[in-house]
Amino acid sequence: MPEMKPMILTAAIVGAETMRSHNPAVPYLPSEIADEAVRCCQAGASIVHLHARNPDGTSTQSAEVFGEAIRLIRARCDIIIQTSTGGAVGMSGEERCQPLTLRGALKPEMATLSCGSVNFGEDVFINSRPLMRDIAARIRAAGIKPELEIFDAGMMDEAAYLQKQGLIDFPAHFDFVLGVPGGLAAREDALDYLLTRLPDGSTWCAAGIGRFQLPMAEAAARRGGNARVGFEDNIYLSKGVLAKGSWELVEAAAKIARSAGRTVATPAQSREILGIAPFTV
Ligand code: KMH
Ligand code: ZN
Repeated sequence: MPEMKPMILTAAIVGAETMRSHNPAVPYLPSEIADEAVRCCQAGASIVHLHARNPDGTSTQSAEVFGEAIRLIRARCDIIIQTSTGGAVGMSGEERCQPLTLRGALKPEMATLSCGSVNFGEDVFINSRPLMRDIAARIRAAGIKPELEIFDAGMMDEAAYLQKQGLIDFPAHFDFVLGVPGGLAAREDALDYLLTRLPDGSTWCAAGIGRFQLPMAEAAARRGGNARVGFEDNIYLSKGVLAKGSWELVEAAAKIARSAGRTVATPAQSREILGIAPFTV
């Protein structure tokens, strides 16, 4: 069997839905977000998937708040910054895209691009074709690498649609977010189906929701893929045991990677695997 590449671990440390009432260690302020990103980097994460919060914990896509978190993170580590364009359910496209306007030392290296609408618990996370095209065009114009968020199987077809429209390039980097209530289940056969649809040369990551987070990381490790862990998707280290921080979930994922015979990618190795130029201002 060919040797597998180092495993890229993404830390999704903030999210839009997880509150301190769920886990008191959820970071809200930019300084708290930066502290957590640094801890995750030290634990083996090479990408941080960022959302931002107002001081009361409500979700914001404010460029200013994102910019402050990014400034504080980059002063302390070289983790790849991936900003969300999903924000929270109900936000407008304009609102969601604000972090894409950051420039220079604050410019994100990656940004998410959701490839379709999906029931999201009791809500609907809307990504109509016009909205997807608009967000894809903005990511492209900013010169940022997209991560294609796949919440359901048909979103692989929507990604192909965006590629045919000339709005994204293949090969691409995909994130299979599995186990959202309303989306595709966090099952290995679902993951295997998605992998049959992966464009040649693409890279991928699995993000299992809730109790499926670490099992999906293991499934990804065994298949040569990458994994996303952290409070955005899951707050427990094991049944009934709250994680002390997303860093503890990154540590657990790093252990899983090594048990599967993988090394854990450094930020520099992840940039090389993902085709991102070394970060310079
Ligand atoms: N908060 C979810 C509704 C993304 O970051 O791109 C959407 C989300 C996706 O988190
Ligand atoms: Zn997100």
